Parts: sequence; structure tokens; C-alpha cells
Amino acid sequence: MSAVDAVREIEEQARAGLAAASDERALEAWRSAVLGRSGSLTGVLRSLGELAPEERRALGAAANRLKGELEAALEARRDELKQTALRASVTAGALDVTLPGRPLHRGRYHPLTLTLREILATFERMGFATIEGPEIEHDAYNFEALRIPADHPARDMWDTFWLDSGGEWEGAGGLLLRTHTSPMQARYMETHEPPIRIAVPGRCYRYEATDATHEWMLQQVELLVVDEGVSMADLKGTLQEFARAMFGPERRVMMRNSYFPFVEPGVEIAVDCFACAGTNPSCPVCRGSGWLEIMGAGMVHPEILERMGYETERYTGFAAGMGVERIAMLRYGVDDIRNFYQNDLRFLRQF
Ligand code: 2U9
Repeated sequence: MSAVDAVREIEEQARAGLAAASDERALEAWRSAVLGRSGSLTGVLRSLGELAPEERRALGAAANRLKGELEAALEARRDELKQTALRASVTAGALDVTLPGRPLHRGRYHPLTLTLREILATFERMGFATIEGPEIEHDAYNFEALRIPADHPARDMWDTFWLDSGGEWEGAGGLLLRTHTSPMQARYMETHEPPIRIAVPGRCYRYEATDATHEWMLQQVELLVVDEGVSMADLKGTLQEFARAMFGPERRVMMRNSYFPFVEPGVEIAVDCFACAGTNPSCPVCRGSGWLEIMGAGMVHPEILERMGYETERYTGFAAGMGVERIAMLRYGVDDIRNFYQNDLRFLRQF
């Protein structure tokens, strides 16, 4: 066979082989067999030196042209195979781009988290710092510091989860799960001088039976303000601002006399009913009273300020406490506190 015929045959076989190669592995085998170091065309190019100059020029030109063409053909075949594979995967239904997407499962915040954040944000706008404290407390901070000694009848108001501390905290009256966040205000006063303006959120525990309005665990936010010249007017103004931020800008606030050992005077704060503003005798929200109790408050008892080493001639303060669950129940129209802790998605998905 002449050298020219040999090249022609290589071309024929190479083109047929390339057309038959149907995947990347076959393409690579083809490349190696034709264009590789010991490939058929490479062999021809290598042997050119053995030919007479005239023949070498003619065959060299033909073989080099063929090499370029086959390299281009290889790339074209590779693209074609990719396109075919893509088309096959789409038409075979591996990817049906017309199907609706799978919904993303988006989480959401618990209604108590939403309410707590809004309460704290409202007070932060008024200059309160948010402070947190321990849930396991000493009798000394939970009761004694707040003018609730061991034999005080007010202790009946907070049926307590006492902890077995093995006698280690006997001197401090034993350990307990805090019944309110107030012990943290007492701790804060021990280590800070006025002016004080803090909001204290946290879980509190009460040893009592649960019903539609009571849980053995509740979340509170309490406030403490101590400064020169703090009065009931500051208390009312601050809490009115809060009530309007949470329940609507037109809300009115009413204070009624109340009693807590740690404040004097003590008050109960109510807002006019946001559902009926007192106009509906059978209103399901306020039950016709026209008012909704949202928290307790009062002027910090001077004896507490004195025990903390503050000059009572110079400083006065107010404090307040609210249950986050109660605020959330009012805002969202939830009639049973137990809903918040049952993790029923049908309930939680509504917020
Ligand atoms: C210090 C001094 C004073 C905190 C206060 C209340 C009034 C109050 C209850 C409302 C409903 C708790 O969630 S509830 O059960 N709280 O009414 N709390 S004044 O007074 C303090 C606290 C700490 C040192």
C-alpha cells in the first residue's frame, strides 16, 4: 500500500471509529489510538523522514491537515455527545423542569418569642437595658431581699419549687426555682449605683395546678428604675407608653390599688379594652368590664433601697412585673395558656 493510501485508510477508519464512539471513555480510547503517542496517524507523521523529499512534502501536508481535522472532529463529537446526554436526561424525565418546586419548610417564631421580643424592644426604645439572671436562686434573693421573710403570709402567693441543696445553702435559706425575676433586680442593685433602668425577662416557676390561666412555668418581664426624683408619674407615663406600643396608640391606662411586699404603694395596671373600648357589655375580651389587667407595679419600697445602701433621701424608684403569656393571650386572643406549651403545630402555625 502506498503511503497516500495508508493515510486515506487511516482517515476512513478514524472517522468511522469516531462516529461509533458514544461516551467519554470511547472518545479517549479513540484519541489514543489515532492521535496518541503510538496512534496510527502519529505513526505516519513519524515515518515521514524515511520518504523521498517530494513524497514527504505531499504526504506531510496531507497528514498534518488530517491531524487538524481529526482533532476538530473529536471536539465536535464530544460536544454532540454532551448535547445528546443532556437531551436524553431531560426527555427521560430525570429532570422535569415543568414540575412545581418542592416547598421549603420555613420555621417560624413561637408566639411567646414574638411577644417577648416586642416587649423588650419597646422598653429598649425607652432606654431600658435588658438583663438576665439565674433560674435557680437563693431564698435570700427570691424572698428575703424583697421583704418576704420566712413567716410572711405573702409567701403563700408564690408556692415554691424548693431544691434539695444538701444543706450547702442553709445559710441563704436554701435553693429554689425563682418564683419571679425580682431576685435579679436585687442582685443588680447590689452591684450597681443609680441611675438604674433595667428590664429583666426570664422563666419563673410556681408549684401550682395548671388551668386555663395558670402554668407551673411562666415567663415574666420585670422592670426596675431607680434615680433621683422618680415618681408615680414616671411609672404611669412609662407603662402607658408601653401599653400603647403593644395594644394601640389610643389606649388609656388605669391604675388600681394593689399590694406587693416589695412596693409601696402597689398598683395594678389595666388598659381599656382594645376590642370594645368599654362599649360592649358582652365583649368576649374584657367580659364587659371595659378594662384588661396587664401587669402589677409600684414604687420600690424604701426599705429595699435602704438595704441596698442607697440614700433614700436622694433616690426613689419604681418597679413593674408582667407575665409574657398574659400579654400574648390578650394580643392574639388565646383563651388557654396551656396552648403555648403543647407544641401543637395547628396552634403554632397561626403566628
Ligand atoms: C425589686 C423591687 C421591686 C417587681 C414587681 C410586680 C409589681 C407584679 C406580677 C405581675 C403578674 C408578677 O407575672 S406576675 O405574676 N408582678 O405585679 N412585680 S412590682 O417589683 C420589684 C422587684 C424587685 C428589687
